[in-house]
Amino acid sequence: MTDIRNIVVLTGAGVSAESGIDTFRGGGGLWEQHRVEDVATPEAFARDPELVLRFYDMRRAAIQTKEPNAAHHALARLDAEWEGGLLIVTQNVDDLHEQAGAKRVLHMHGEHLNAWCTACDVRSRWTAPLIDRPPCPACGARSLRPDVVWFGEMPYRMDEIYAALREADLFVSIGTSGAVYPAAGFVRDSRELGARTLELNLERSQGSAWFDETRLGPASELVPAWVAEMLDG
Ligand code: BJW
Repeated sequence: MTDIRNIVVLTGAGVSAESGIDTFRGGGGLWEQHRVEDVATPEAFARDPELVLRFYDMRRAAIQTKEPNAAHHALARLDAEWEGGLLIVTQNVDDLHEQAGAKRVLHMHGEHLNAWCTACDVRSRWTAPLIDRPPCPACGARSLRPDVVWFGEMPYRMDEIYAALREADLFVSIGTSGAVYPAAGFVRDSRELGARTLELNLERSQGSAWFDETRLGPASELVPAWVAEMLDG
């Protein structure tokens, strides 16, 4: 892969599955009989804020007990040692890439450990529950919500993502089902822009046909092997 200089890596829930965080569309994809599509929307929050805040409080508490796995550590190694361009675009709202030490990480669907005040638009680091409607540290309004991107909302930092995709020689998708746009469209965008495309997943995803190559297996094995190929030749 000597012709590769700029890499975009897209990660999804599968990269954190072996750290004990449930994926969205696997066996544990339902929460109290609700599909994620029915809880992760602004409409659900307006209709039943307690239900939605409870869902996120539970997940915010859970992720604080989780640790990065070999896939996160391998990507952190790539970040530290790859001399070309690299952007790790994660759809995940956990902080396991950062815990592993990766720096070039972009959270396109937000972060569990942030709260967003819809009154003053300030984001604050937040590890506690939101169900009791605590005041915003910046303005005092009781208008905090999870700082995550729900269906129908615009994912974060899309300009930066598309700029990186335009420069990429290689696009690598890890542990994502290809069910949710715009991330699901990045493989097609990358191909049209001339990049090589590689998928690492436990099983074939909805987008598999679009990749030049798909490798099947657990992220904790596939990602360290791929990173070693990139760095050690
Ligand atoms: C392993 C593994 C192991 C397991 N090792 N692998 C009709 C057509 C097209 C689009 C739309 C449409 N109708 C509506 C839309 C748009 C909508 C959308 O995509 N809907 C679909 C349901 C069709 N999208 C949006 O609304 C987005 N906004 C938007 O489009 O704005 C307009 C826009 C236009 C143009 C440009 C830009 C913007 C917003 C989407 C927000 C998604 N939010 C969520 C919730 C975040 C907060 C939270 O955590 O609660 O994000 S939904 C959920 O899905 C979460 C995830 O990031 C996202 C993707 O899931 P992911 O990561 O792929 O997980 P899974 O569970 O689906 O898959 C896990 C994978 O891992 C599987 O493949 C396993 O095989 C694998 N795996 N174990 C390796 N050990």
